[in-house]
Amino acid sequence: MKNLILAFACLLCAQQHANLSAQHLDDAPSSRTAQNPCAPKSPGSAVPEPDDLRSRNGELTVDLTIRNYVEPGGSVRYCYITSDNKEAPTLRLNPGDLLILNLKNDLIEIGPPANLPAHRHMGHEKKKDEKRTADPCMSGMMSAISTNLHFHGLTIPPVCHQDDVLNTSIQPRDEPFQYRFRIPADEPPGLYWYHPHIHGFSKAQVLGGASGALIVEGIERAARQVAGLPERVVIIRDRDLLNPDAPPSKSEPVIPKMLLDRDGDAANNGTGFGKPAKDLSINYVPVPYPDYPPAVIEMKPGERQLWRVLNASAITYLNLAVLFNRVPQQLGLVALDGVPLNQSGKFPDSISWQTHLGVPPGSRVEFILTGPPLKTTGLFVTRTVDTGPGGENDPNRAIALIKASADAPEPHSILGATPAPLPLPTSTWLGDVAPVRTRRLYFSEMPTNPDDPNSPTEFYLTVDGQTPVVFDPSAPPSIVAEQGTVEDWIIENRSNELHAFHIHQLHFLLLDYLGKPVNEPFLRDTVNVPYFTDRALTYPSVRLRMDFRDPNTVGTFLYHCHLLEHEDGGMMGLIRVEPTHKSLASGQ
Ligand SMILES: [Cu+2]
Repeated sequence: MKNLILAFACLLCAQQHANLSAQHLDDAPSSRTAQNPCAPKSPGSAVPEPDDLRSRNGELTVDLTIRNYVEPGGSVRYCYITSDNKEAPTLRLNPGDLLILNLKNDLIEIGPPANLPAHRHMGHEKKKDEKRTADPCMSGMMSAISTNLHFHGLTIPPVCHQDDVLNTSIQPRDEPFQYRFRIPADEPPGLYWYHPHIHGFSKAQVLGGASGALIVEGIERAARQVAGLPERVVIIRDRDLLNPDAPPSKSEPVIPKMLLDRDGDAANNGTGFGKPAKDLSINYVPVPYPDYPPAVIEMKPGERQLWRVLNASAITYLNLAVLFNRVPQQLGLVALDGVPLNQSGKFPDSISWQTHLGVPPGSRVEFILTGPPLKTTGLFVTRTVDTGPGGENDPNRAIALIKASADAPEPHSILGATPAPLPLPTSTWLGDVAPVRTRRLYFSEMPTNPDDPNSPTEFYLTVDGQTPVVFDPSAPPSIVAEQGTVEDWIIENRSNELHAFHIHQLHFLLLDYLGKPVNEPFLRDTVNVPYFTDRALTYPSVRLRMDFRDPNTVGTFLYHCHLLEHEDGGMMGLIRVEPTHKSLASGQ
């Protein structure tokens, strides 16, 4: 505890370095901004809100272009830009609304050759100089300059032009590719997100900044306590270190030895300090190692806001807290992974008060925060996460100062003040449905060459009884389930690092954590599975109830670790959900 207090004391010192670092960045060539479509922001600057694009008359049409750029330090940045130059806008739709998103791929080959060669998932070979590329729906050609979109958390069909990422691949020469789907009428109101899901290259694009928020409106209908509150979208991304060679700040209470993990990132040193594997940014304002100059958010003194926070990191776990005078504040969690805690009517208080919130990569937390009183400056931080002896270093660090100011601008968006209550779901609560079977899956890792522990790591996510193999998209699905059923899945971790289990097209119920019932009355789409050590008698595990009842979950889709270097490295599997006779008859 003493170390933690010291850590936050030194995080406060970090503010002193903010101006210095911002000045350093301004020394960059003036042509940089003109060349860089991804609009770099200075450390220590004000946190901008993403632009909102709202549906009108039940429809939202968006033209997005994905572009990339190599920074002077060699790091490749990626961004989504609208035709009127809005970067990574927040897409806001109501349940039932139609989204038409035209995605143009303007990626160019830059930087050193990617580690992984382009590979083909399915379809036919095409000549390199062929002008007209293959149908993006069937292309399967996935290279560093291919792209596509996954709409994380939405229960929409895994088919082309909606949420297929297995075969859909858009090349730079292709015409704008149209995504077109309706937000399901019963989609829970909350925070979802979009990002590329090109197998083998997801990490590079997401780490480079390719991600944005999608909000299904109406959270105040499920959590009346947020009605009328100003809302603030906060996207935490990770990125390559801006100062990779710097020693840790002298203000840190311990200076741990530098270790590297097998991916070449700073390894977990178990102290909560030292060089992180990646820098963080908040709405693209970087907070670089080693001094973590915090970005700045202004709030009116004592104002209550709904913070809608997405961890869009490629490989960084967060453990968020807000400190006033070093004291952790109560955060009123109202939704997790896009689903209000009381969506099912099983959590009548609607709010879970916490002093810190663990957020794996891909996950979202939406919470009520009361701003600091006048003359007090709050500090938004992530505490260290123990990723295990094989994991990356995710140390304690500042993210943003929260300054109380009577003149603070109001956030762009304010939630409805007089919401009609959200009807309860018509389906039976997932916890009350009997599973048709239990499956056991496990995370594991092996060196490519078993005789050479320093050879590259292969990552597996295996159904117990099958042979561990790196993900092969052309192989038959590892799991076949039937629409209309629910199943229990036990996910074990047989490796020495933390993993984050995620599945597309559905939410699940966490039943047991490390073998103990948790009795959660709400749903998730991403969950941590703690690491194994030789001292443990059993493999750490979670037990999940998987919901295959929604007709939109029919088809072939993915489950994987949401640390994208693990996913790209093979820690992924295919599931096919077969239609019931009933849904076949209705054409689904
Ligand atoms: Cu993982």
